[in-house]
Amino acid sequence: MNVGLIWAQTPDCVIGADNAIPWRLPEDTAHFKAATLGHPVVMGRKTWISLPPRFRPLVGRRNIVVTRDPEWATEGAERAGSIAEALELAAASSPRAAPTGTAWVIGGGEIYRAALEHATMLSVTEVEATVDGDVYAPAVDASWTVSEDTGWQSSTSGLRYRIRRYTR
Ligand code: VY7
Repeated sequence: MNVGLIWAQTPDCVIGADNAIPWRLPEDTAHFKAATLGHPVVMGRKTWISLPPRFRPLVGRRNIVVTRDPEWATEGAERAGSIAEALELAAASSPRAAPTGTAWVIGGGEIYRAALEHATMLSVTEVEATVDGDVYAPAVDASWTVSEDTGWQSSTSGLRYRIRRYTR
């Protein structure tokens, strides 16, 4: 199973503020949905909470939530005690994950940093916004190369953005 991380960030690497994404970019929401649909998604408990209740679990995807709390349980999601456990669950029984499919790690900051060592794919949306944030994207080091790049596009929201895929 391949592991991919998917996030959207500003040029300053901000991905979140007050447990939300501090911009609206419909094109990125569509990209996120298309990329992850049919695949298991792994997220931290805070990211789960950040989803508006009507959108959780994310439909058409196996939702795996990482938390250290052994008592945590909720309708529509599976609990994992660590990233490693979440990836084992994802590999075990999702038709589009095991053995050659992809599990997508969808956030947030702490989970990206812990999952990065397992990943061979990144999908990074850069949003040309200036915002104050409190959660940051993980560092993308020299082990990664850009394999796809949409180039700068104009969103209907007025913001410019580009979507890059990295592989290693
Ligand atoms: C997270 C939402 C947050 C707030 C309101 C609605 C990239 C994104 C994420 C995560 C964008 C979100 C939503 C949007 C997705 C819908 C359900 C409603 C769906 C990420 N590049 N972009 N994100 N939802 N990890 N990476 O907007 O979700 O997929 O069904």
